[in-house]
Formats: sequence, structure tokens, C-alpha cells
Amino acid sequence: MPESGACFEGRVLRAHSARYEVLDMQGEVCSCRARRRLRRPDASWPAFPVAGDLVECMRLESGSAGRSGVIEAVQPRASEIARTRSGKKHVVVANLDLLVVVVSVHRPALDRGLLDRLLATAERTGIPARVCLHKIDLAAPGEFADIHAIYERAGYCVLATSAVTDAGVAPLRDALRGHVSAFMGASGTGKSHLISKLQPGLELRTGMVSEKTGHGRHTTTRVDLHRTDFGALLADTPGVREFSLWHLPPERLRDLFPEFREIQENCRFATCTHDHEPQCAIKSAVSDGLVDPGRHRSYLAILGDLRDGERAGAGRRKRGDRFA
Ligand SMILES: Nc1nc2c(ncn2[C@@H]2O[C@H](COP(=O)(O)OP(=O)(O)OP(=O)(O)O)[C@@H](O)[C@H]2O)c(=O)[nH]1
Ligand SMILES: [Mg+2]
Ligand SMILES: [Zn+2]
Repeated sequence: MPESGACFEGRVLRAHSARYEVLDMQGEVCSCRARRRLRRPDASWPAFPVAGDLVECMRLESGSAGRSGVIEAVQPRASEIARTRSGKKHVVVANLDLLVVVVSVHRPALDRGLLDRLLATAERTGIPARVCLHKIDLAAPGEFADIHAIYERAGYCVLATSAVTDAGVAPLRDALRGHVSAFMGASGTGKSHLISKLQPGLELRTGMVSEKTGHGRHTTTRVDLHRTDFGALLADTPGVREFSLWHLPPERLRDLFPEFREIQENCRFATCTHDHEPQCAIKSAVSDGLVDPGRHRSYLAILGDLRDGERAGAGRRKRGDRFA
């Protein structure tokens, strides 16, 4: 057993009330606290640790509560899933290899706006995303074939999955093997249930979808990176209702829709935002059925939010407010 005072590297599995569970290179979990300077949520860098962070720690005496240590440093992140919450940057999870966006086909109804925001977030941080059309047992045969095709044409790998029939579970497990992945989506879409299917024995808490509203009940309340026996780390995350991309310059959004990339080369203006500009190749492609109108609508909705955010930020700066 490593002695007290020894340094070790590891990955944060979960953060809770200023305690962090860190998985070390030997596969042991150590309960750590973080140096105060790492815990300031407003620090630009190093920011306080989140699940997925790679950290450098010092081991303390092992007590009755098991191994313990102190996080001394957080390594720069290779990727991070970041959103805007109450005007501040909120990093949900770091250092992913893969983002699994879980949308249920029914109960709750498929939310394409949220799906497209999460896919754009994965593009932004440079990690591949998979789309899980989950609860496929609730769909009529062929009911979601068009959605499946739209996202495959956009360049994504799409899986129809069910925790009831086990459809798609084995191929998803294969795709996750050896990687660090996070499952994100609206509450009640079945993220925790699906992860429990992927790794029998985990038995994560799941919640019923409300009969009245058709929404989930926000059963999972924090990010937890789970170990599996097939060589994957899987992050279960709390359901998101709205997802605003953190501080993205609006003109960069067009590069986060993979199916736009080649086509937009032909827009009349090199900086075309595919909104009001004349001779826009993307708008023509939508009319010609080459780009899905729903994806273009999602793009315009996100663009509108980013422009509003930019205006609000400029207003705050003008008034001399501290920019969050
Ligand atoms: N019919 C059907 N129901 C499912 C499936 N997967 C999950 N469910 C049900 O959907 C409900 C919500 O599942 P959860 O796993 O708690 O959903 P979640 O996405 O983790 O929700 P939050 O933790 O609130 O974000 C539960 O009642 C599950 O039993 C599925 O494949 N088919
Ligand atoms: Mg859950
Ligand atoms: Zn254009």
C-alpha cells in the first residue's frame, strides 16, 4: 500500500460537498478533499475539480473511513462539457472520449432542440457523439426511421435502444468499451436505467415519468462516473431541461453542425450565418431537402440565444458590471 505523503495521479469519479472520490492508477478509490485554492468556483484556472478531471494528489494516513488524500492540482482538460447556468460557466464533466445523447422516443417526447444543443456541445469540445433513440419499445415499427436517418445523414452514429427489450444494448456496450463516456439528456429519458443495463449490478436509482406532465422527476442529482467490468467509465448525469452553450461566439456555431460544413462553402458571404443573408447555400439546401429543416431550426434557435447572450454581456460590460 502506498505510504502517507506519497503522490499519485487519478481521475475524479464524483464530487460531493467538497469531497472527491478519486480513482488511482491501481484501480483503488481514494476519498479526497481539494486544496482551498482549487475549490474557488470563480477561479479561471485551475477551476475546481469535476467528475472526469485528472488530478494530482497526496495520500494521507488511511483511517477508519478508508484511503484518503488531498487533491493538489488539476491537469488541463482535454475536453469539457460546459453550459451556462445563472450566467456562469458550469462544467458538467471533463475529459470525455464520447458523449452519448439519450433522447426517449416517447415519455418524455423526443426533444430535438435539446438533442441538437448537446450534439453541438460535443462538436465544440471535439469529442464524438452518439445518439441513443431510447425507449424504442414504446415506438411503432418504423415510427422513428426518419429521425434515425436525419441524424445519420448529419454524420452521427445513431442507436435505437431499449432497457425493456435490450435492443441496442450490446452494440452500445461495444461502442463504449475502453472509453470514458457521459450520458446526457432530459430527465426521465432513461439514462440511469440504460447505464444499469449496460453494467448489471450497478442498479442506479431511476424515477417514474410524471403521468400528468410527461416529464421526468430529476432523479439523478449529481454527476457520477461509474466503473464497469467491460473497461469503460460511464458518467450518469442529472437530466437537463435547458442547455445553453457556454460563451460561444455566434459566428462559430455554423461549424458545429457537421452537415453544414461543405455546403456553406457555397454561401455568397464567407461569414454567412444562414439566417437573413441572401444567396445562402444552407437555406437552399433546406428547400431542396438536402439539409433537414428541423436541424436548421435548431441552429437558428441556438444562434438567437448566443446573440442575446452576447448583447447582454456587452450591456453588462458597458455598465461596468463584473462579467460572469
Ligand atoms: N418503456 C421503457 N421505459 C424505460 C426505458 N428505460 C427507462 N425507462 C423508464 O423511464 C423512467 C425514467 O428512467 P431513469 O433512468 O430514471 O431516467 P433518467 O434519464 O436517469 O432521469 P433523471 O435521472 O431524472 O435525469 C423509469 O420509469 C424507467 O423505468 C425503456 O427502454 N423503455
Ligand atoms: Mg437518472
Ligand atoms: Zn448561408
